Amino acid sequence: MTTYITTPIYYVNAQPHLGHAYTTIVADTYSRFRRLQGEKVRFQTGTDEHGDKIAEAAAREGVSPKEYVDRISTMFRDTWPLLNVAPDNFIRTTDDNHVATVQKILQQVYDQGDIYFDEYSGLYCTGCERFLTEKELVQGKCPDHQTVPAEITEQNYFFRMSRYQEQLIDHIQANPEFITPERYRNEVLSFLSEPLEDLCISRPTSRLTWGIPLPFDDSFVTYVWFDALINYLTGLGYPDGEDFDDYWSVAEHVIAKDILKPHAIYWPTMILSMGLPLYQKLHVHGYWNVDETKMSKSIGNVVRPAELVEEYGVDCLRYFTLREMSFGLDASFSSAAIVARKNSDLANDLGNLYSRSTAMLAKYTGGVVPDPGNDTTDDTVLEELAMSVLQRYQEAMGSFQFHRGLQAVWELISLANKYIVSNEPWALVKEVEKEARLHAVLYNLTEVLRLLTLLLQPVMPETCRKMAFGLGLEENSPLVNTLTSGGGWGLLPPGTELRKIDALFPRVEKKKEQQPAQKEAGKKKEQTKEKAISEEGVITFDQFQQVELRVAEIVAAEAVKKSDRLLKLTVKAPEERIIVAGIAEYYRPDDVIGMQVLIVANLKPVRLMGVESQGMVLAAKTEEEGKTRLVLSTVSDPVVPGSRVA
Ligand code: ME8
Repeated sequence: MTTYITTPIYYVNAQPHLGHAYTTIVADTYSRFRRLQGEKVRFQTGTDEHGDKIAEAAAREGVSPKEYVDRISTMFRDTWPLLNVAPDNFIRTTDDNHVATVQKILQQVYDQGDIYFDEYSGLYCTGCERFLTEKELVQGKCPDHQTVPAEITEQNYFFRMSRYQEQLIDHIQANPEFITPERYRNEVLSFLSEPLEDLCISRPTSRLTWGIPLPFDDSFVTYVWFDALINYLTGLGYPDGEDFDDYWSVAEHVIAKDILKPHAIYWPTMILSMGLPLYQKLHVHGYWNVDETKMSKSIGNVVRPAELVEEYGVDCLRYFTLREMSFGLDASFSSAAIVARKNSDLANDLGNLYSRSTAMLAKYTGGVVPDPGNDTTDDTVLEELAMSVLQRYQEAMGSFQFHRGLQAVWELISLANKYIVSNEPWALVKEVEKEARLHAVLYNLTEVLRLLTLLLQPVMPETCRKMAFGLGLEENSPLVNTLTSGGGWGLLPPGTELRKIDALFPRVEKKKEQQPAQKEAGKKKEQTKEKAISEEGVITFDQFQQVELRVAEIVAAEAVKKSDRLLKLTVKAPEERIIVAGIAEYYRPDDVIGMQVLIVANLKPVRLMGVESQGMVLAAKTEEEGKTRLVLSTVSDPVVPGSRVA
């Protein structure tokens, strides 16, 4: 089996930020996952270097476009190794072979009558690099860039996109997996329900020279999308590259929703015109937001991936982005969210499981993996869960549900941590006749660690290299590198000698203590604030605004162990989080699943009966016949999970 996965080629008018990093981490993780499944993989990314925006950015800096694109393209190229992203090909639209491919395709499409010359007036958005329709504007502005598009009338070349409209609709309808998640497929079908206009593909050289000259009229250069989208073919050596057919027949593209139309409409119609088979899949994700707003250079709220790597480590960043965002929906970035994931999922759950298990092995068997023997009381549960996780993980990762794949892996981590507590190896070691049982328990724990090393490798390659080393395995051992050789139970050979490694994920401690004077001043300020609230009994609008109220949809619920009062709720708001609510006396878990409730989303996380609660659910407290009752607050109509309550 073969995989060809691509990211968008990024504009070099800005430096890489978390949004670019996310798409590229997704494609990298997916390609590592397919390799783990034994596939032949090609992963391509690159930079998009022609067009108005780039020429303008270069002019602003007073350098030539070429000098400018060389510099920023290098920044992208240099960012990827920092994120352990390893593309097989990094393409630039200024590469000679790309220019030649674009010209060849233009000539071909022109010769068969799909490109014509015409005059056109329209509303052009420089941010989108395309003409917008009246319908797309919101209050006269481009909704993505918040700018009023310019009215432009000029003679240009057009691609007969409309000719392929019906064929494209048929294809999308016949292939539900062509565009996913489904909401984006629906969006495209809805757009296609109106007549499609033809696509303007050129610019007169009097207005723009920083483009690829049309082979049939050198007073025009090609217009951004006809240049950029073709990168997916150039990278495979179209038309007669050695592996072209192999890879093109399985092509999958990853993008965010900002460039859905070019990828779901322009690109397939171009491919149809070329007479090639369509790509297989378009995977569309949402935006990383900061304070509700899409992260973007023009808004000035960008988060730099290199800084996050410096602060939290590369694998923490990779894990956080893949776990926090439900692919397809928007997600919010905050330092608090990344610290919470690092401390809870990585340091507490995974890190502790690894260090506790290996420390016990060091102490009880001299660091040698013992023979599990035949004593398997209680162990089938662990083995069965491991095998079920293995299957669910593969389904989820293969369908871009990375957060679900990771949730499944964390079920295994959590069960293994409980397995330690319920088997008490520290007690078994004290009784000679329990030695066989002790060995079985320790063996099973190392086997879980091996499986984790295998499954987490696409997401956290560096950590998994350390774990493999610690487990006494070669870096390229099939037991931790292929699902075909390693995806079973009981494969780690007894007698393997563990090696000592440092803690996998040191916890992020709170920021340094403030200086005493600062602390005092801060305290006073707090006191006056509190006083203002309590004496008057009112709060200001600003104070109210500090409370982030949101609508959350409950997707799972279970009782918290050893508590009659608490339910552990998994909610979408819009990212998934856990909230512990004191409602167990009034609601059963099944009653609340699917409910949309109001939550306080920015409360400092607290641990309740060992479970970290990230927020609070609001409920009315009423007295009825002398009894208190809690009634959950809801919304009167369903809304998008995560909507702010204002
Ligand atoms: O559109 N959240 O380039 P671009 C998530 N050159 N992803 C984000 C994001 C955010 N806030 N911001 C950017 C272009 N991205 C064209 C593409 S392809 C033939 C040509 C990511 O630099 C996401 O992948 O504006 C998005 O689709 C892409 O960067 C846009 O990159």
